[in-house]
Amino acid sequence: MKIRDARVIVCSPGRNFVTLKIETDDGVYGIGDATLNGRELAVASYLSEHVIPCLIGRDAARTEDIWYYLYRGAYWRKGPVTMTAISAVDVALWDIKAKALGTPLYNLLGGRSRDRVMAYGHANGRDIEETSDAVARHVEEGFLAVRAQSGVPGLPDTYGVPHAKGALYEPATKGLPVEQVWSTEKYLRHVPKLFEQLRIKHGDDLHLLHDAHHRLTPVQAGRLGKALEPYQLFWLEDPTPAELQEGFRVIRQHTTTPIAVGEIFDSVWDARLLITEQLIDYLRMTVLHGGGITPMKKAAAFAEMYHVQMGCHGATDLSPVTMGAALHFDISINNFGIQEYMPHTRETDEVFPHAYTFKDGHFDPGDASGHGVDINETLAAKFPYQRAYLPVNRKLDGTLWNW
Ligand code: EZ4
Ligand code: CO
Repeated sequence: MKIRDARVIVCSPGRNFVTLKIETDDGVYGIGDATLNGRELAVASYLSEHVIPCLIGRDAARTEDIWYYLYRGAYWRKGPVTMTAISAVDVALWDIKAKALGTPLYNLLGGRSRDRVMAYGHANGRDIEETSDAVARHVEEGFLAVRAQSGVPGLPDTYGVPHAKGALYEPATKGLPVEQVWSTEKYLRHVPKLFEQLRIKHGDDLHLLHDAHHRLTPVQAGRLGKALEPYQLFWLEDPTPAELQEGFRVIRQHTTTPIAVGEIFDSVWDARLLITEQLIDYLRMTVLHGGGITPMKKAAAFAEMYHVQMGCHGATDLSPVTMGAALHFDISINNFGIQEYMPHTRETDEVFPHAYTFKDGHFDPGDASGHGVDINETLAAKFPYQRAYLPVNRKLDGTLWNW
């Protein structure tokens, strides 16, 4: 089963996606997601110029060998552009392998370890009341877990909270990056009030999550975790940037609120200290930015030894291809925690027909062969790339701030 051809498809059915399609000489093809929010065309070019020419003629079944060929063979290790490109190849090859064997991908990863995959939804509001209403809508839909974000009084914008009431938020804005104002002090005063109200209104059983989007220093994060302890969060996400892994020691010294991090990690090396010192509870790396199924199986096994569970990133900038592959991964590993879920636009769901289904707060990956997600190339061609970026944050005095 040799790789005959591969091509990159860039489309924007509501937001930008980069997709890799690999075809074999016996007619089986596989799909991989190569989307890197705000740097999409860099990965597209990396694949077309540097990766695809090396793939033609290789045995598509050799996922482990091809992974190392692309990782070590590049000489330059890691980095989000490289790892996203490698991931697209790896996921497409696992898709081919499972399709060729006529079985769902999860069967090659150990089979189903659970009946269904618990997901958390996003409840966003411009103030506490709106966020609480959004939480209520999720509970009515059957969610057992909800991430809650709210606008902060005194700040004109808050990342993750759309301007229009009830609108879904999209983690990129068309055109060049917009700049938002940030105040840690205002934020730290506000968040405990939000969760106090959510517990009063929605009770103790609901899993509540919160994302600090890397905006705090370690001691500020420790303080927030401590202030949130009475409300028993499922997790506090990205409390501080993780380039400084030792920073998480400070957080752990101050709070027992569970900590999740890793949506921007591209390798388990980014989490080595976090895992071995048990500084985190959930690793959020995905099959997309974490380099594919091949390294994620190893990362999960390593994390398992230290009681760290997996809680994969699942924002809209990860295409349905990633969601499909992630669900096969989630259902197969023992140390699965939770899967993030932000619904895609109708156009995106139409461009990427998929076997996975969602009901009562849980996903099922479906029983189609492979990862169960395809791309309708004719439809994709109707949605050309549109420049869009994540926002940049500045403190009230104009200082560019962490995020
Ligand atoms: O900001 O996916 O948990 N989810 C998130 C997302 C990220 C975007 C970045 O591309 O933090 O909204
Ligand atoms: Co996040």
